[in-house]
Amino acid sequence: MDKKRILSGITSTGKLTLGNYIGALQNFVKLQDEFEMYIFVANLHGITMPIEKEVLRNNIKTIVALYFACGLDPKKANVFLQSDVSEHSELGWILTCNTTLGELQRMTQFKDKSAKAKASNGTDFIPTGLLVYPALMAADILLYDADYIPVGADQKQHVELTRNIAERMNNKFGPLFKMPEVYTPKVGARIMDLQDPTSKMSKSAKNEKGVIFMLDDAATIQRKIKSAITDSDNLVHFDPENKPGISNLMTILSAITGDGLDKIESNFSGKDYGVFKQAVADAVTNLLTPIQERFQTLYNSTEVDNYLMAGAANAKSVASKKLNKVKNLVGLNYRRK
Ligand code: ATP
Ligand code: LTN
Repeated sequence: MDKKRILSGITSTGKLTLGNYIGALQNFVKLQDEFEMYIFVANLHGITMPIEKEVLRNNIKTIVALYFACGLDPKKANVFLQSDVSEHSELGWILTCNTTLGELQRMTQFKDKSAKAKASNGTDFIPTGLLVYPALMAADILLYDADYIPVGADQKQHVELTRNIAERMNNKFGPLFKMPEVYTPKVGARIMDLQDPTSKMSKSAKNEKGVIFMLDDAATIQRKIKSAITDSDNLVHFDPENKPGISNLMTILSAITGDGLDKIESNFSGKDYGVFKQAVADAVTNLLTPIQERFQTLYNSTEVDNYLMAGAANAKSVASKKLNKVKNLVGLNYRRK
């Protein structure tokens, strides 16, 4: 039987965080033995907001090296840059034409990011890309007939919209697209900011103190975790509503070690927050140190460029067939039936 397909990507807007790892990357690596994988750097999504070209280039290079440093195996996974497979943009346009303004305006990410853009530049400068972004994301997914989309909780709404667009196109033009399903981690689908545990840990956060970056050194990780906002109960207990800071640290520890939340509660019963935070900091450091070592070698390796070229060629052969089918059914290829 053919393997089911996995597709996902990470946007090249900044330095990857522990949230990106736990919510997405960790699952990419776990799933590669069982599934046919298409994993890309969403660099077209990465130009949605203005970004300096040198920063963009470096973000792309860093994400690619981190993908492989985390264990993505080029023999098992097709890893590529979104912009190297032009079918993404082409199908993106066709899907944009089949998506309504209302649907796009209802996206939480659009509402949040456009509000932030307005607040930061004080004008109405909101790039159209920010609005139509989910139609491009739908194209990324539907081009490959992907079965599962490993992402964090914040991307669920976009996958839901993708399903709606697919259903609409299938009804209008005949069976074209497979219905993708979102795949989120059981623990860690939404890692929170260490300084504001009611907001998502995000690579574009203003205050870096609350964000663990995958390339932070051990001392920085220890410092950030030790100064994470908690409460004064001194009780390691999972209660996201009343104890968001401690619950977030427990989630991080659980997602990294695989220990259940109950086990963590009992392991730390009667111990104070200092001991608990030290254990979390050690787990994060033990996870990231070997990744960082492999990253150093991969960052400047030309071998990585070969992996990307091979990944893009495989992706393109799948994507071009699909795009051609869509063009036929939509009526764009007038020469063929
Ligand atoms: P930005 O701040 O630019 O929006 P981001 O940090 O939210 O970036 P994305 O590129 O949007 O990162 O996300 C890449 C993947 O990581 C997505 O699957 C997303 O759901 C997941 N992810 C991002 N942040 C978290 C988080 N805090 N917890 C769990 N998953 C996350
Ligand atoms: N929008 C996603 C990145 C992304 C993606 C995709 C994820 C772009 N295209 C297709 C899964 C499938 C984000 O994490 N910001």
